[in-house]
Amino acid sequence: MAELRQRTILHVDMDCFYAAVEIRENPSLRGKPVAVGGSSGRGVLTTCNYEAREFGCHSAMPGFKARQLCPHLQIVPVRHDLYRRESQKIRAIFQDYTQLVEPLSLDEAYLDITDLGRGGAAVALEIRDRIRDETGLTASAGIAPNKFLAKVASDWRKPDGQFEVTVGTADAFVAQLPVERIWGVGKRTAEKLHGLGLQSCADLQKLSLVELDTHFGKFGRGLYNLCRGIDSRSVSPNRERKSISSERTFSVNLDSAEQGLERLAPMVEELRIDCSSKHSERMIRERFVKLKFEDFSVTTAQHAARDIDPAGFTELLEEGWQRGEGKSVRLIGAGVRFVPERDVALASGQLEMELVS
Ligand code: TTP
Ligand code: MG
Repeated sequence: MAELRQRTILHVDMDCFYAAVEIRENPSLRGKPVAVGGSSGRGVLTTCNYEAREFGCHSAMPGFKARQLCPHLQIVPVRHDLYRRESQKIRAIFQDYTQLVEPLSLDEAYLDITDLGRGGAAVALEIRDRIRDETGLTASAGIAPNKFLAKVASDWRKPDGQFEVTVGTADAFVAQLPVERIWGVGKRTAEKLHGLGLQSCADLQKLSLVELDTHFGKFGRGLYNLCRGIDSRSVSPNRERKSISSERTFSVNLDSAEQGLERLAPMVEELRIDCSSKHSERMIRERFVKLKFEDFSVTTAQHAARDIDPAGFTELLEEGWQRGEGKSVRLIGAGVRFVPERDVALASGQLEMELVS
């Protein structure tokens, strides 16, 4: 059976990707602490190099704060087109090894190299050498029998390193992992786990499936498997997200649009962070707000847009609320839809035309 076949999965992730590209373009920056983005009043860093990280700077940190921590920080503007081009070169290298490449963002991808029949570590080394030769950039890699372990492993020897988790070492490797490392465990789930006295995957393994189900519902099964290093997700090259959204169901229905707006604000902020961290390469084409009313009827208000502007979401929520004609609301969702990747070149052409006309 295919599921039982031992797989070799690589997770390759570029080192401080945007910053590394900028430093390559301007070698006078080499050796200095460098950040990309965040120079304007309320801007945040998209990333920074490892020199800047020594000062405590990191992705999504406000630029002013980064400068306080590191007064000599060199902040350069973001150039997405440049990073997209490098990303294409890197993907072309991956494609030389397998068609089973699943990009997660501009700078990282899973590769299923099982059918190559070669040792994963040697292939990872070769791919990283080629990336260095062809782009002048460094990458780190994780090699493992599944996606979850491969992704954690690619962080293990960063920057410019690789780490292999084998079937024989997986149990020990996963046992010591903090629960935050588990795929899908965000801040809130982590807090809940800590509240239950659980810090590591070994701790989590002590809970039965029934207990996990009680505390975490649908996600319980996922946690049960992942904390044991079990992950059967396949590497799927065609995966392309059409949209992202965040949703909340309230324990008590909301009666007014004002209450709705209060709940909407943190959801939009969450969306913004998600978009800039995980989907920065995607172009937004639409915003939407979904409302589920007390009678379980659903409406979605949407409009064309290029960015996540809170004012736009406010408008959409108010529009949707009116459609309810006084009904209370049990769920709010807020999200954006993306331009399909194959249309991105066309869409950016259109955008340029709009800007010059
Ligand atoms: P990451 O791979 O998370 O970070 P990185 O490549 O800069 O550093 P690391 O060596 O730790 O892998 O993200 C890849 C790129 O995505 C990053 O260079 C900039 C962009 N990005 C944002 O724009 N906003 C964010 O909040 C994050 C986390 C990344
Ligand atoms: Mg990276």
